[in-house]
Amino acid sequence: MQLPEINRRAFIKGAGATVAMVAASRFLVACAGDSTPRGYGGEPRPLPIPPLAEGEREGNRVIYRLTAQEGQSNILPDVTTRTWGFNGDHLGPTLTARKGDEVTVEITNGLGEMTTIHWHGMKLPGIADGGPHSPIEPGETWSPSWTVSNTAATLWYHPHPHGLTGLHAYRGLAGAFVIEDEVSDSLDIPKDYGVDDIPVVLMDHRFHEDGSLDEEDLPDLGLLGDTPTVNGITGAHFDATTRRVRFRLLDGSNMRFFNLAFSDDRPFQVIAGDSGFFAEPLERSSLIIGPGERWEILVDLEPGEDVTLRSVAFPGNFGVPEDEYTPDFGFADSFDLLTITGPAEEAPSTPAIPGVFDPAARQDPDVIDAPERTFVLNTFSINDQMMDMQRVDVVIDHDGPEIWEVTNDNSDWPHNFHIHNARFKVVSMTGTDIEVPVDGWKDTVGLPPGATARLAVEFGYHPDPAWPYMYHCHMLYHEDQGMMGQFVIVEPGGQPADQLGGGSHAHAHHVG
Ligand SMILES: [Cu+2]
Repeated sequence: MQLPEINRRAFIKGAGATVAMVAASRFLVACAGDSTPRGYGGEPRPLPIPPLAEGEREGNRVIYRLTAQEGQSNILPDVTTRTWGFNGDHLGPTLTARKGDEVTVEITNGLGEMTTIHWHGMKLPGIADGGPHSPIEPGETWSPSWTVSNTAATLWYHPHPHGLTGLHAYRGLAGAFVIEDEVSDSLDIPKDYGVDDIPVVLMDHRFHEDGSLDEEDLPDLGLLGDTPTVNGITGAHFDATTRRVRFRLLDGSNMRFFNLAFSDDRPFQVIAGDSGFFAEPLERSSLIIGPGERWEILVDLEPGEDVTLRSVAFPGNFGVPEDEYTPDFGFADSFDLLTITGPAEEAPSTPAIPGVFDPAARQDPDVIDAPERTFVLNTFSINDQMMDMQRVDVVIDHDGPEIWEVTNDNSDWPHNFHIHNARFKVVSMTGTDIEVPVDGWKDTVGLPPGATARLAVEFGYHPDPAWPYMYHCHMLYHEDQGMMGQFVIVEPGGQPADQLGGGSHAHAHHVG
């Protein structure tokens, strides 16, 4: 039997006594026989597959309906936990659309409090982006529309209310948003959703003894969990029916980085990053993913074999000092995520993995003479400022790429920098010895302490002076504490509007 809980190596570290004590008490509880929290072990359960929402389609116009609602689910076996979900008890359906589709999503807030829904990785007008300026009050429906211009990729959606993004995502408001196009159509790779094309939503949680979610922010660590989950449960098991499986990996956690590897260190092919396919597949045996990021991988399975997707200790602790003064972000943890059994002997053999995926992904943005901006991240601030909903930090008044140079100025904290309405190539990563995977088009990049990433950023061009986009750390405790800024995209020579956003009643309407 595989225990899903995290095997923590040591609990004498942490920024303050509180962290150490909380961690120590969890460790003791988990090891204390009769008082072991219910459901931390248990038999493996089938990996839940989020339902596929294809929407109501007429030609290339497609409408999805989502309701954010309260529910109850069994994150732990035989334990009921109050959770939030879209159109269900926990998490949300996988939306799927094609490049060129005119998408409308009608989102009804069935919760008792305001939230917003953001389309992470999507290029779209600011008014549809779902950031903190687009509140949906309880009982209201918000209906953004846009034309999908992204290429095939695994994007996702989650709340973005200022100061509450972490809590709302932690309770379960998250889902994948899969984009397909002519390139993905043409590739001979697994694409049968739920059969050999599998979303893998990684999160982590903490629980009270009664099974409810522990929603207390730990000092420095926010809602870092001690119990990993895949698609909403612990101890998930996947019975493969094919010899090759495509996993769409999404780190939907608040604060946890995972260093993914298989239990036998088998190699696998990484075929796509946050914002789409690589030009060529990349063979690896481990892969770092941080909050907000996605990778797609192909893994080959022999009939009947057992293998486990794990998270293992990070080389060099991701550059974070291992001393008693530094918070324990979990980089030394190792734990099982998903047990997998290979297919039956009769499963057909697999074709060769394509040598080329998206040749266009070789092309980098032309950044000769592109404007350059610098962003220095330190604790909860960017360029010495914390988020202000009324302040525009960056004005982009052209349709073209920019160089954003982003530095993690903390010596002992990681950050994970994300830009809305954009994709970027990481031109260079300096100031760190840590090897961070930065291949392909991305929208979120991990920054070990001291690291500087030069990003060649390509934005969606939908000039609108009143509707800002966010850039922020995707470690959600950092974001919620203020590590976020706003940019607007305007016509050449344009200025941001005096009044940002439209207020809840301008763009959401009451139903019923
Ligand atoms: Cu951060």
